[in-house]
Amino acid sequence: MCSINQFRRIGKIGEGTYGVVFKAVDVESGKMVALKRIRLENESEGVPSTAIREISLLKDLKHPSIIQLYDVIIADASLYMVFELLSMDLKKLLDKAKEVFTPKLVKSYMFQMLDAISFCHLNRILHRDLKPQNLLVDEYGHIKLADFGLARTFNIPMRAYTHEVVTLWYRAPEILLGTKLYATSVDLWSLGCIFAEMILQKPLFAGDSEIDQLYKIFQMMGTPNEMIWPGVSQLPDFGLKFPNWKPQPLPTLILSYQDKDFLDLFKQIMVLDPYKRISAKNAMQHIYFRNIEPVSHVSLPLDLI
Ligand code: INR
Repeated sequence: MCSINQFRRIGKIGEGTYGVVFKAVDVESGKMVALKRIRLENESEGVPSTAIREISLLKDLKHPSIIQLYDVIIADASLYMVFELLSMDLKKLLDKAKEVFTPKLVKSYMFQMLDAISFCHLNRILHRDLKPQNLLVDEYGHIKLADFGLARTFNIPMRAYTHEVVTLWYRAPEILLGTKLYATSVDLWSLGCIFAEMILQKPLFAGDSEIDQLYKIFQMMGTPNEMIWPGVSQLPDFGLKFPNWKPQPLPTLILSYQDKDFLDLFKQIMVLDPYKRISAKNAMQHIYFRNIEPVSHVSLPLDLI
């Protein structure tokens, strides 16, 4: 059994899309955890039982590259989720420690993320909102997915509960075009964008609105048509008035990346047509990963921990 009173909060570590995350200690075991609070005051009927069931299923989703959900607690008009604690997120690392992203670490992170994503997809769970803020890292070279599964339960809101704008930079073109049927391929697009960002040291497509995001993608990858993406013109937000951009060369830093196998995998991920995009399972088999080496230490900037 698990009660909210057994956790002593130590400080706030993050503000997710749905709620605030605290560093806390479980006073019964002495273990440090991440405690996420989702306020439910707007849910007039209490917590929907389907939501509790769906979230509780995530407790069984155990994988070394997925942040473990230990418990779910309902108390004081809030849903609390008790998680494994890691010391940093990938966004902070990208912002503050650009030098750590050696080709060896990029490869190791990418493999771990693909492994975690393919495990989720095997279990018919999509992430839908992968971004550097919900990839957590430790000093031993691990990277773990967080903020999983809530997207189906609560929908991805336009704004975080703090009114912060939810980032669109990692969103797949089919989502931006209004597809109703999400597939596993949406997560591969996000991973491709994150992969590029580790190499470019800046976001690949930094749109400031849905249409700006879509146009930034089209300007580099070309505006899709029925020939390259059958069915695209039937998507709800496809516009016949979209400018017809031709595909442009990828950024020089990507084309000239020292690991020559990287480019081929990257091109198979960043495919506009979701049906033609490589799966996580197949991406793990790509020759780029044939010489993967484990990274056992990453110097995290101490002032951020
Ligand atoms: C850190 C976060 C460290 N650890 C931000 C963060 C900055 C530095 O969000 C976090 C989490 C953690 C976290 O250690 N465990 C979890 C976040 C989330 C779940 S979620 C679990 O779902 O993204 O809010």
